[in-house]
Amino acid sequence: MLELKGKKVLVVGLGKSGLAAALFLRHKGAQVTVSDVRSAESLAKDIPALLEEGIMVEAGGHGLLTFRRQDLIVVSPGVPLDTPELVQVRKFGLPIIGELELAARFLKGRILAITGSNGKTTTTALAGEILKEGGLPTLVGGNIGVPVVSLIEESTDATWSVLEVSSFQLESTEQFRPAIAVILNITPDHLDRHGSFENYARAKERIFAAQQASDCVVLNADNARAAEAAARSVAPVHWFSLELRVRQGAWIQDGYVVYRQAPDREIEQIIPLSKIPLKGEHNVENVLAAVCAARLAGVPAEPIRAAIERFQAVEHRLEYVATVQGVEFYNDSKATNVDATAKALAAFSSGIHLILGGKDKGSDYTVLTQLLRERVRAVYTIGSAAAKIESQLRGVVSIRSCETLSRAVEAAAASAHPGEVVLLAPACSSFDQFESYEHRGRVFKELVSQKASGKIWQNV
Ligand code: UMA
Repeated sequence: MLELKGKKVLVVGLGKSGLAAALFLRHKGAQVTVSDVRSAESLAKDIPALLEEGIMVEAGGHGLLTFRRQDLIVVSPGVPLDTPELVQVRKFGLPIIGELELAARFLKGRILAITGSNGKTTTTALAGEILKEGGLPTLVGGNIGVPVVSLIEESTDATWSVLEVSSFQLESTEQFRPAIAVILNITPDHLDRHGSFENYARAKERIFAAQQASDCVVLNADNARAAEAAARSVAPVHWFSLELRVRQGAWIQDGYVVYRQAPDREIEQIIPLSKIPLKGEHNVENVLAAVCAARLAGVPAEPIRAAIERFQAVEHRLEYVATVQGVEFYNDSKATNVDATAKALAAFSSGIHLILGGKDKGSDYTVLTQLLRERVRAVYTIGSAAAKIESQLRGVVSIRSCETLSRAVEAAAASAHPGEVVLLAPACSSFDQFESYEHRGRVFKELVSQKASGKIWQNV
């Protein structure tokens, strides 16, 4: 186990992960400093608690000297590993780990980890519910919004930690070793951070890099890049598929989700498709993955069925908001890449008014061309990616340049006919106009509820 007592440790980034990591390290007896590019004013709410704990704070930028004085550096997921100060101190051999890796060194029990370009949060939340229903002592955390470090204290040798893990978190792992590692899909995302699709995919594959033959990997047989990862796994691979009958794992047969532990074992019926309460085929994939992982963790079919039947869409993931004058509004603010938007579009057959845009991540929006032609009546662009989206999709679909979300909601609501859908599935991150995708989703829901209550639109 990592010895921290008396060690000088720098935590880079004071968001949720950095705060949790700094407090954990301090309680372990380390001399902790936190460094953040944000100003002292914008960090004001957290600074007093840190100072009280004896944690030093560097605000308003990262100082090379601060970085050099340490024994260990712990980076928040949102801090790129090629940040100049990190590059400098790496040359001196200073150990640099992420918050996930730090947590992995101390977390007790077993880990069920879930990554993928899309569906991570829903699958993590669902798998957590299933394990709890199956009577397993379960903690849920990770990219879903609860730093893994904050689970350590509660964990015991019997715990299953169900963790959503992102490429940002996985990139800096060394000993992170899930008993069950799930890759839902790998499609282009975060290319601005990882530089290329292959680098991004390799970061995702780190989910099983420290596994041994007694562990398990669960992969999507329908997603080419995820399936290809099987070649590099030392642990046995179990599969899930919407299209194929797999050797071992979960698939669809006669209108049921079915599961088979091994090629020579019987096929178990888990749940009829008609009883899955989530919208969209992509959510059936998420269910298949959760079923496969939960059976591998030892949960029997009955509690799996019960937990799925009860499960409601996670906020901001194709979340039904309201029907106003016959028009349905859906909030898929978590659709922060092109593939997620494609999946949201596929959940509706036609009549979609799509709000697209935000901060571009180096995406190719032409990937949406066919779905836009088939199902979308109009696109309403917002944010700094608007010009790129408009130039790539010109001639494909009717496009209205709206700049802000409030104008987009207003324009879409005015154009949509009863029976049609207004969908926020922006294919971009939110940081140009909002604090987070959650903030963007909440603003959207607020605008829709104002519309529902007949209030006048406000500019947000
Ligand atoms: N910062 C620096 N220097 C830098 C970059 C950032 O000091 O070079 C500072 C920022 O000023 C800010 C802090 O770092 O104060 C933010 O750290 P962070 O971006 O790591 O954010 P956290 O609040 O710690 O949240 C992180 C995850 N964020 C990211 O990966 C960007 C959250 O995932 C996660 O829920 C949380 O840890 C708990 O595990 C969010 C996310 O957007 C939902 N994830 C991406 C995604 O899902 O696509 C990967």
